[in-house]
Amino acid sequence: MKCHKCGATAVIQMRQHRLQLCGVHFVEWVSTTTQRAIETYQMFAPADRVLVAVSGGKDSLSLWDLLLNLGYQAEGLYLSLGIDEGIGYSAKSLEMCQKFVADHHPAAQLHVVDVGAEYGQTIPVLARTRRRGQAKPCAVCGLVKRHIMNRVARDGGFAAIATGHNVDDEAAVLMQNTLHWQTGYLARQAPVLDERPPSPAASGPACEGDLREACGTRGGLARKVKPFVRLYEREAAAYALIRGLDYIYDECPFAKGSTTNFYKELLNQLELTSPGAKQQFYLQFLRARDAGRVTFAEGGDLVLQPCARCGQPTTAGGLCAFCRLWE
Ligand code: Q46
Ligand code: ZN
Ligand code: ZN
Repeated sequence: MKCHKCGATAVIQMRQHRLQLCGVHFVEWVSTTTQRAIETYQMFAPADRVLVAVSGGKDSLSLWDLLLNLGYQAEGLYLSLGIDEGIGYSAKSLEMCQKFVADHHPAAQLHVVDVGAEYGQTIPVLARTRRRGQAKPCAVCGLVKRHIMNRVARDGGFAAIATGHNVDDEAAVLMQNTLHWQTGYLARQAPVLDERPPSPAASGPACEGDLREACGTRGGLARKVKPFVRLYEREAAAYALIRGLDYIYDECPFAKGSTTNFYKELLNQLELTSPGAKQQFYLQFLRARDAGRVTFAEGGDLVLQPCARCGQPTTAGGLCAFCRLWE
């Protein structure tokens, strides 16, 4: 199998693009594809500071590596969730992020927020005490992660939060939303979620209690971007391998048996017989919706108000869902 660009031995075949490449040309192709996505969707500009949410996995570390190599001012944010489950998941994943910096980008800045140390309870403990009866802590975890990421991005003056979501992730979510006709989600699913500025009333919320340090003084919702939306999961893994990035192979133990993984497997079955099916499904959806050929109702305008405690936007009056968790 030969590289289509230089004739050297190819290390990867991408059937959906009818393309096979050697290591050097594959890294170049990933860079170009990602840069094009950043420009097409106007994610951020070269002068912007970007906060990359890193988990120690292949997608987020590959994204951080690539953005730094492309010359972007990308800083990492790792949230230590306190998940052990007999495999030391959180400890290992933090180690991978620190190793990435030490081995590949010693000048890069990694911000670490330890949820247990900073807020008093780890995610599994918080989920157990707050949502009794639910087997997995994912709902609580998602809520906490969104809140802290937004706080760090707003307080640090970052132009955007970048996540390592790829075609596989987005197509699986799209399939799930389509099968359930979740029109509100279908209206919002996008490679870029625009910033929402703070409402004028958010300028001076009273900070109280133990969460004073979490106060979102800048208010509003940070811009969120997904520069890998045109990359398959296996391509992010191949990139990490070729670049020599160590990453945590284990998924979060609570991800096992998740609905998203189920849809990913279904789409992979489809991809076997129809190369490119995942990509077509997702990208054609974006094209059709953004051109107005299909429309989905958002379910009314979301009115965001500042949380009375932390100042972050919430659709409910009073305390936001994050602050209510700690009540
Ligand atoms: S939500 Fe659930 Fe993830 Fe949190 S508990 Fe693990 S699987 S990390 S993306
Ligand atoms: Zn080549
Ligand atoms: Zn709040």
